[in-house]
Amino acid sequence: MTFLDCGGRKLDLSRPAVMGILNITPDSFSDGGVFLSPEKAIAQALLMAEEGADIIDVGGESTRPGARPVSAQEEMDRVLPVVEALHARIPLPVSIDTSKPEVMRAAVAAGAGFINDVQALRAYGALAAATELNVPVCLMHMRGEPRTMQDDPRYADVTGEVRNFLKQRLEACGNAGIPASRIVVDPGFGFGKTLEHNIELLRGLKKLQGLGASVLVGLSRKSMIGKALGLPVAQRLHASVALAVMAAQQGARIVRVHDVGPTVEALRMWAAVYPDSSKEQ
Ligand code: 8Y7
Repeated sequence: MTFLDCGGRKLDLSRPAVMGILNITPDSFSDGGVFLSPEKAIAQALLMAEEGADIIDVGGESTRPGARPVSAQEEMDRVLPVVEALHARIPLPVSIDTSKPEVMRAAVAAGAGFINDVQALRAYGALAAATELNVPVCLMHMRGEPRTMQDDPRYADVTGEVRNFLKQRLEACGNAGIPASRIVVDPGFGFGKTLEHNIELLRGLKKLQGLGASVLVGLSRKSMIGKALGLPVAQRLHASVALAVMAAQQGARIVRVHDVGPTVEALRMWAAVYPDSSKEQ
């Protein structure tokens, strides 16, 4: 299958797709507070759509280490006006970045057609909500919880352990009635992983194929770039684009990024060189 049906809107996966990040939070690591007002958030999403984004990921809670947890109500107050406006104003699918079943339900009712859950539907009630809502879901691997996940994470075989986790979550989804064709899996770069773990995961990304689900990655502006190159968040564009291309080369079908225009250009070039990439999956 080369596309995902996101509540009636198609996400074409015959070539690598770009998911534009829209954080409506006061405290996200690279753009916290920038798009907190609905007007600013909507303007940023329209810009990303113009730059060639394939899907917009709307999030109302920061997952960065030490971020303050927000209530479902607060999260909904932030994201719902934006989800509704985007659904009305752009033809792209809108993704809701949340782990809370209440937020999933309300966002899909407001027009969201994709669920991006960094907890892989492990929160109480999330699996049932996602099953009912009948939209594609991204299951992401995270070791531990955001507050403590970077405290000396250890793995014997990081790629194997991440793969096993995702396989188990796929099985849980299958038992609940969500087929693998409606699921996207994500190794969760930076979520309970050192620089070395992240690099090993990227190098071994192809091992996540064969689970029956497409692969999504988030590498944009992440601290692994800061660690590898000694660059602050504002100077991670070029490395982020390079990582997006490497991920595509390793089989990623969706890349979640802040800088849509440059990533779209780079991936179009990649697709021009590898036009038959979709047949390899
Ligand atoms: C990811 C993500 C974040 C990721 C998926 C950031 C919400 C930190 N990272 N979702 N969310 N994958 N699926 O750097 O890697 O944007 S938050």
